[in-house]
Amino acid sequence: MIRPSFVVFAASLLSACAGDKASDDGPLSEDSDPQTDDTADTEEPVVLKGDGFGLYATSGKMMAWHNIDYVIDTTVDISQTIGDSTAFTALADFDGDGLEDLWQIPAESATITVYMANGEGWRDPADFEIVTDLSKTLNWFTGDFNGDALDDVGQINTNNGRLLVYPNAVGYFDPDGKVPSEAPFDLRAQLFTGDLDGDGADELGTVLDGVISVWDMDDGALVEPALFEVTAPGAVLAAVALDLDDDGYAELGVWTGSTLTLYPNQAGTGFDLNTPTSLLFGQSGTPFAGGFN
Ligand SMILES: [Ca+2]
Ligand SMILES: [Ca+2]
Ligand SMILES: [Ca+2]
Ligand SMILES: [Ca+2]
Repeated sequence: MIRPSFVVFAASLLSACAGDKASDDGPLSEDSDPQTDDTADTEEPVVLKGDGFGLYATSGKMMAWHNIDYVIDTTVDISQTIGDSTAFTALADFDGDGLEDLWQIPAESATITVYMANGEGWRDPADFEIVTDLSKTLNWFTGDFNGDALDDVGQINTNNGRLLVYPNAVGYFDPDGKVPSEAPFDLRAQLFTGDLDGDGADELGTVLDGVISVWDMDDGALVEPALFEVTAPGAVLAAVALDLDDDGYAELGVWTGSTLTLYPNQAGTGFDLNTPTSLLFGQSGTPFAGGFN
């Protein structure tokens, strides 16, 4: 189980814990591609539409199913072999355009490779190779934890289970901007993220021993107690958060390995477990959710 060992996390932790890891203070490796300038001033909220679903197979094939009129069509829309199938892989919006870019961090590495989404798939070769001072071989997760529409990256230390979030400063992960949390997480937990309470920023969710928990992340710092805790209604391999109807509250998606079952979000107060929608995809892989087109 998850056993956060603190009660309240003060906003002052940003400064209190800044720069807690020796690092090169120079600019992190940035691609000089002029495309970066296109997104440098992303501040406006993205106009959202219903989220789609994606799977990254062990073969390295990325598949995505679009949301059409708030329904996910189970005919695959994107099928593209890309990246390193052994790497940590996430679909997260690097530039705030509402399309989920493909992030990869190879094993034993702290370099984030980003393949930008173009609405029809992901541009290959990768657009960015971002060298960070992040630790290697940790559990990774991505999500927008400070509500600026740019997805941030976080990791959980495999030695002590502690979280660390690095805000995305428009393609740059500032070592001095790290936000640590003291809560020790069980490293067996499968992680997912999404805006489940409708406040415009993502929460961190975990699946562990058949229990799905959702934790608020206040500018990257985990807040106690858990916002939601649900016993999974049936088998669960992984969970995703997916705003099917675009009302700002992500639905809970339970992935069994071939079927995604969606439970409506009751305006941030919990999930309606009585009216699930099950979708059979007939493919396997690591599940993702978000905007793909
Ligand atoms: Ca994007
Ligand atoms: Ca962010
Ligand atoms: Ca939220
Ligand atoms: Ca919703």
